[in-house]
Amino acid sequence: MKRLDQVLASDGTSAELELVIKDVMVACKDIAYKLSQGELAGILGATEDENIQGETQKMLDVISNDLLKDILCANPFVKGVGSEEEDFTIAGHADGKFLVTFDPLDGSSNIDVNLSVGTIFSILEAPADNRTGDDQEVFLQEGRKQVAAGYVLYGPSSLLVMTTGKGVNLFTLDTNIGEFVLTKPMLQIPEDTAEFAINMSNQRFWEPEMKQYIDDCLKGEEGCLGKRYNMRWVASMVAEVHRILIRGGIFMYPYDSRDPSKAGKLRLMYEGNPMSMIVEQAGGASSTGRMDIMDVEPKGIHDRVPVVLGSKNEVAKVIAYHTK
Ligand code: P6P
Repeated sequence: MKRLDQVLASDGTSAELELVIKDVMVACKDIAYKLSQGELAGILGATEDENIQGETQKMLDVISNDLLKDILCANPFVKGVGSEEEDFTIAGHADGKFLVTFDPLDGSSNIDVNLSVGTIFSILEAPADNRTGDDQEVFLQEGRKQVAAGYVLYGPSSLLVMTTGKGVNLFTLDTNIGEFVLTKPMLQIPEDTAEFAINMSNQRFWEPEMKQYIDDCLKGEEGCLGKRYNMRWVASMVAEVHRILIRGGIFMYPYDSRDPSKAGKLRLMYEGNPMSMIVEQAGGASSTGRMDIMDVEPKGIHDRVPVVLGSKNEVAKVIAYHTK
C-alpha cells in the first residue's frame, strides 16, 4: 500500500506543501496516541478556560492546538496559522509560502464519552508581500483559494481524508509503521441520499425554509420528497462528513436565531471551507443554502457560516427551498 508521501509525490504536490502536510500528520499521530490513552493519560476533562468561541476548552483541545501550532510555526514554509482555539492568527516564518487554519479537535464534547472526534485543516497560499502571519488579513481568502484540505478522524481506526485539488483519498494509520497508508483512492459521494444529519433540538430556531425541508423529509413517502428518510447526528462534523463521503447523506448546521448576530455555529475558515473542498472534490456539493460556501468572502478568521453539504442532488433540493 502506498504511503501518504508516495501519493503526494505521485500527485505532483510541491516538496514545500508536502512538508507542511507531513507536519500536520506528525501532530495528528501524536493526538491519536493521546486520545487512545484516554483516562490513562490523565488528560481528559475540561480546563477552567473558554476559547474565543465562548466554548469551555477541554484539556485535549489545548494539547492538540499546541501540538499543531508549535510544529507548524516552526516549519520554514508556514507564514502563519489560525486556529479555532486561538483568539488571533499566529506568525510563523516571514517568507513562508503557506497559511494553515485548523480546528485541532472538532467534536471535543465527545471526548469524555469516548465517541469520534477529529482534526480539520485547510491550507492556503500566503500572499507574497511583507505582511506577517499575525495579520489576520492575509488569511481572509475565499475557500476556492485553498490548495489542500483534510481531516483526521480518530475513530476505531485513525483515518486521514484529504485533497490537494485532484480528488479525495482515504488513508488509514498503520500503527505498525506509524504511517498513513492509502486504503481508498478517489472517494465519490453518492449523488442521492435518504439520510439527513441535523441537530433537531434547534428546530424552533431555524428559518422557515429549513423547517419546511425537514418537515417534508419527516413526511416520508407520502410527502412531496416521496421517500422515507433516516436520521443521524454524532455531534462531530468530522464523523458526519466521513459517513457522507462513504455512503452519501446530507449534513446541515443551518443559521438559527439563538444568536442572530452569528451566521451559524460552524466556522468558515477551518470547518466550512476545508470540508467543502473535500466534499466538492468527491462529487458532492456544499452551500450556505443560498450560495456555495467556498465563494463566501471571509471578513474575520472566526467567521461563522451556515452549512448544507453532502450528496449533490439532495443539497440542490435544500437550495431550492431557500431560493424559490
Ligand atoms: P451541537 C462540534 O462542537 C461542532 O463544531 C461540530 O463538529 C458538530 O457538527 C457540531 O458542533 C455539534 O453541535 O449543537 O449538536 O453540539
